[in-house]
Amino acid sequence: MKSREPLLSVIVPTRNERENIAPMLAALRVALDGVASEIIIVDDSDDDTPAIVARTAELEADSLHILLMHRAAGAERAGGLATAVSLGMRSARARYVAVMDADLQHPPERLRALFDEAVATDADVVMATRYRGGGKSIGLDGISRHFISLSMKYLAKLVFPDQLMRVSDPLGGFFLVRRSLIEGVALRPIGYKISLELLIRCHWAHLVEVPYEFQPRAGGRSKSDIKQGMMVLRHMGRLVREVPAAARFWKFCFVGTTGIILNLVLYHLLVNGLHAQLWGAWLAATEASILSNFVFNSLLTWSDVAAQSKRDWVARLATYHAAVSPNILLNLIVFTVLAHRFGDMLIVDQAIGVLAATVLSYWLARRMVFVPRHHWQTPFPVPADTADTAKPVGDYTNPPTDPEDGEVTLPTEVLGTQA
Ligand SMILES: Nc1nc2c(ncn2[C@@H]2O[C@H](COP(=O)(O)OP(=O)(O)OP(=O)(O)O)[C@@H](O)[C@H]2O)c(=O)[nH]1
Ligand SMILES: [Mg+2]
Repeated sequence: MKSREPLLSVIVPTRNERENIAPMLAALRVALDGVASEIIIVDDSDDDTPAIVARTAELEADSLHILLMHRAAGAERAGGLATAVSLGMRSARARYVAVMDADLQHPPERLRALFDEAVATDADVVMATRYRGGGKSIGLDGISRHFISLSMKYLAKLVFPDQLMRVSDPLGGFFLVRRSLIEGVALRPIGYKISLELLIRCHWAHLVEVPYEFQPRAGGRSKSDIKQGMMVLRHMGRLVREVPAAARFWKFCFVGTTGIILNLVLYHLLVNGLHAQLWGAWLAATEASILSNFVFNSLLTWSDVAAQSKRDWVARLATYHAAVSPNILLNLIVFTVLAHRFGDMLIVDQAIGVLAATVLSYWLARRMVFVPRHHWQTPFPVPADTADTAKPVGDYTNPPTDPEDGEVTLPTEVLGTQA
């Protein structure tokens, strides 16, 4: 449908998809009947895919609004699929932006389900899922790809539990987002997992899942290889480094480990080196690790919710002491009991005490001290799975990340566009 203000922008990245692109566009025409939409094809092909798209755009001008962006071989194609999708998103004008493959592995009729679900539930993100409610991944080629795909999925959920715990297919390439979500966010994906980039960098609140059957490739050749698998790891690393809220728990564990080491080293030096009094050494080591944990958690784990002033910082330090007091108490009890029973293994007593105390720390620090401007809400429970219904899987606010400058530049050549 032709419209100056589309409601849905569909980004389709293409690279040598001459066999698939015409049937794909025909299926989209049927699926999107009645929806004011634009289809943005970001093409890096060396075959005649762009010519087929341009011809289809002309033939279907009354029913499909197609924007073709062809990137010339060389520097323009740097980053491949990742930059192609980012570019398409920057060019999108509609309220909702969807991304799907050109090879018919993502059934176009399910795109309609994604869109309808977004409108019906006012979702920020609608993820198509292969792993819930009748979804299937039959199109994944071979047992090794199944294994790699599942390993990467669970690794991503482990690294980013706050954002991905309840998302069943966080690395899938078929999804829809509210466009306002990506405005002002610099997308810097590496490789094929654009959904990971969005779910970690954007401040989404309401995510819905829609099951689909991932089909075998209709024709043409796969561009996915083992290198793409390795890129997921680099991509995750970049997100951990660049997004303060990403992998917060693991950043906390890292800081906690440095605190434990400091505590034990100091305790050992004071007791065995300086022959200090036991309780004095315990107190000094404990306070030193509390201070260092506070400073490093402020700088690393919660850098996005920094103190606003010196007074705020001092108040936080005081609250931090209050927040860790149950841990200190626990540490003290374990230390006392163990020191009483195995007096000659004091360093082990202290190590076990510190470890036991760490269990509570993350929760308390997050709830009491480093409280984000937006409060976290508890995700609501997932309703029972049913094959053809969308499933809300989470409803919470991601912590803010600072907007950075966009990375994507428009290509020099834009072909076959329609007004
Ligand atoms: N613009 C652009 N599109 C790409 C590039 N690489 C892949 N694509 C497209 O991205 C989509 C996904 O690529 P595929 O090769 O199908 O990757 P895959 O789905 O993981 O692999 P298969 O399951 O084997 O198909 C397809 O529509 C490709 O044409 C690229 O470098 N640039
Ligand atoms: Mg494919």
